Amino acid sequence: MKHEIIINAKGHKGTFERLTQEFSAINLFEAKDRAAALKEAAPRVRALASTGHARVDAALMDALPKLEIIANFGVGVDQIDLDAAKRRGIIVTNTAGALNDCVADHAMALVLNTLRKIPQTGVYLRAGLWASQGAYPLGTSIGGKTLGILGLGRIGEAIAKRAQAFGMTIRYHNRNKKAVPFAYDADAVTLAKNSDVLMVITPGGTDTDKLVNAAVLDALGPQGYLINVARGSVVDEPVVLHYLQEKKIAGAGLDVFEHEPKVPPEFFTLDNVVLTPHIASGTHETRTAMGDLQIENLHLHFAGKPVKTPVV
Ligand code: NAP
Ligand code: 8YV
Repeated sequence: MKHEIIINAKGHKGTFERLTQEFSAINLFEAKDRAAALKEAAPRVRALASTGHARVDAALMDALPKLEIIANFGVGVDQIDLDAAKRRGIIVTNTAGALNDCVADHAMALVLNTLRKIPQTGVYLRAGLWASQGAYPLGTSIGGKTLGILGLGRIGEAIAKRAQAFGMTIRYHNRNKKAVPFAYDADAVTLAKNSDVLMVITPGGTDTDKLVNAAVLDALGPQGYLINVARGSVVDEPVVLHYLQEKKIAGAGLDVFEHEPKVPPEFFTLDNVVLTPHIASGTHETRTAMGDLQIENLHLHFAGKPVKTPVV
C-alpha cells in the first residue's frame, strides 16, 4: 500500500513524477476547491511535500491535524513557519548538502560575470558596436581581490574553495565564529568595509531581513561589488537599486529577488548589474539529487526511521 502525501506546489518535473509514482499523492495546487481538498485529506494525511517557494503557514498545518513531516525541496526553509511546526511537533526536512557545489558554481559565475561584465559584452558585440565603436571598456580583475562571505555555511564554504582557486582572499561574517583559516569580521558593515566583493549566502527569514542595508553598501563603497545568492529579503532591494543607479557601488550580481518572479524593471536598464532568475541550483543533476533527498526523507519517516536532513 502506498503512503499518502500532499503536494503543495508544482516543482521539478522528475521529482514530481517520482512523488506521484511512489506515494498516493494529493496535488493541492490542482484542487479547484483548496479548502475542500484539505478537509477531505485532513483525517489521513501525515506528510507534506513542499517546494521552497510555496508558503507553508500555521493555517495549512492546522488544516492537516495528522501531519507529521514537511519534506521541503530546497535547503532554504524561510517559507515554512518553523515555530508552528515545532509547536505541533512536525518534522521539517530540507535538501541540505545536495546543492552546495552547484550553488557555489553559480555564485562564482556571478562574480566573474559581474566584474568582467560578460553578459554586457555579448550584447555589445551582437549590437554591432565592436565594429562601429571599437573595443569594449575594460573590466575588473578577480585575482587579488577580497571576497567577504556573509553566511559561511555549507554553501559559503564551497564558494570560498572556488574563490581561493581564483586567487581571492576570503573573509567572513556569521553570528558564530568558525574554526576556519579565514579572517572573521564581527558584523556585516565591517565585512563589507574589508571586502572588494560581498557575497551574501545566509538563510532568508526574519533574522536576516534587510541585513544588507544602506550602511553595509556605504561600507562596500563605489569600488565594491555585491553578489546575492541567498534570498531577496536579505538585502534592501530598493536601496540596492538606488546605489546601482547612483554608482554608489560598482556593480551587483543578483540571483534572488524580494517578490519573485517579479523583478523591478528599473534593474533592466542598468549596465552595472547581472541578473539571473533564481537558478543557482538549476541543473538537471542537482535538482534530481535534491528530489532524491526529499523523497528519501519521506520514505525514512514512513518506515519509522530518523530522517536524513532534519531542520526541526
Ligand atoms: P547553512 O549551512 O545553514 O549556512 C548559513 C550560514 O549563514 C551559517 O554559517 C550561519 O552562521 C549564517 N547566518 C545565519 N543567520 C545569520 C545572520 N543573521 N547573520 C550572519 N550570518 C548568519 O545554509 P546553506 O546550506 O549554506 O544555505 C544558505 C542559504 O542559501 C539557504 O538558506 C538559502 O536561503 C540560500 N540558497 C539559495 C539558493 C539559490 O538558488 N539562489 C540555493 C540554495 C540555497 P551562524 O548561524 O553562525 O550565524
Ligand atoms: C530553489 C533554493 O529554491 O534550495 C534553496 O534554498 O533557493 C533553490 O534550490 C529551488 O528551486 C527549490 O525550490
